[in-house]
Amino acid sequence: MAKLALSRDQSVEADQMRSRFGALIAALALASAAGVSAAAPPEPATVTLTLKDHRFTPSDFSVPAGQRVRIVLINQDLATEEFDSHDLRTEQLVTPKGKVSFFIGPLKPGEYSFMGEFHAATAQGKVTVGEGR
Ligand SMILES: [Cu+2]
Repeated sequence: MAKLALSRDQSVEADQMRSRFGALIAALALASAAGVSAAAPPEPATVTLTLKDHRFTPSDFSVPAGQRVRIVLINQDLATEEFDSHDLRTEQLVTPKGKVSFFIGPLKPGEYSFMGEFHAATAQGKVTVGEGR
């Protein structure tokens, strides 16, 4: 391995650069942390759905109105499934033993149905959207 030859002065300068750079990074981190807490919307709610024996659990759940909600869909079956919903305007494939994450909403209050397109006889569900903010 080639060794980088630095004179003593150069290496002191490099140390100073590093510490100045470190201080700058710390200042930026503080500034962005402050910015996030002041301006960012609340973390989206997450609902985890599990598919097993071609059924969703929970098959019926509620989310607040007017905000995006993250859906994490875990497929415990050995078949590909597709979370499909005309009401929610989404289709999401999930591989056998796979996991997929996607967003729904923001939604108006009401009921929205979904199904597993490949096993629609059993894979049925409903989202109730409450009066949120
Ligand atoms: Cu489809």
